[in-house]
Amino acid sequence: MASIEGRFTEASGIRIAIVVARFNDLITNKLLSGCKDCLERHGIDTSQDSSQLDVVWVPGAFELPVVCQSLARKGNYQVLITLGAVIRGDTPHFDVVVGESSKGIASVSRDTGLPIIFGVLTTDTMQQALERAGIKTNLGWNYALQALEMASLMKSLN
Ligand code: INI
Repeated sequence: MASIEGRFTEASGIRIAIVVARFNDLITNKLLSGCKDCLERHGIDTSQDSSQLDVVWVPGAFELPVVCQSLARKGNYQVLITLGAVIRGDTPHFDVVVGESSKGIASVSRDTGLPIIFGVLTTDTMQQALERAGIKTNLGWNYALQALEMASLMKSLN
């Protein structure tokens, strides 16, 4: 029986892109900080001139899939992380933005075979989003861990 799982300690040689939505950037900037902090503590160079990490900004969560598709096709990265925040209270078309964003990201990931971490917070209120972006916990940290795990797992499988 093979038991195969990703590790969190294989920073060397990994290239990661984080695609961040500018909409609700009070939240997404906090997620980005948590994400970079975790990557750095796991050995990824997160400096300005890093060759291991690129950060790409898009207007909103709706635009995440098409940019992920473009980055995935370049073949330069082992994993992508998406970061966004869609808040129901302020968004009459919440379901449209969340649905297109999540389905689009899943479809790009399956079509290209590249793991893409779904780091789009979907909350009822800004308060809930703040709690998940640093006041209680920073889910950006978790998304970074999941990215490291998936990059490592895919390397084992390929
Ligand atoms: N984009 C978000 O990332 N979060 C939101 O809460 C949001 N709201 O509220 O509408 C949002 N809208 C913008 C959307 O993602 C696109 O950028 C825009 O429609 C242009 O295509």
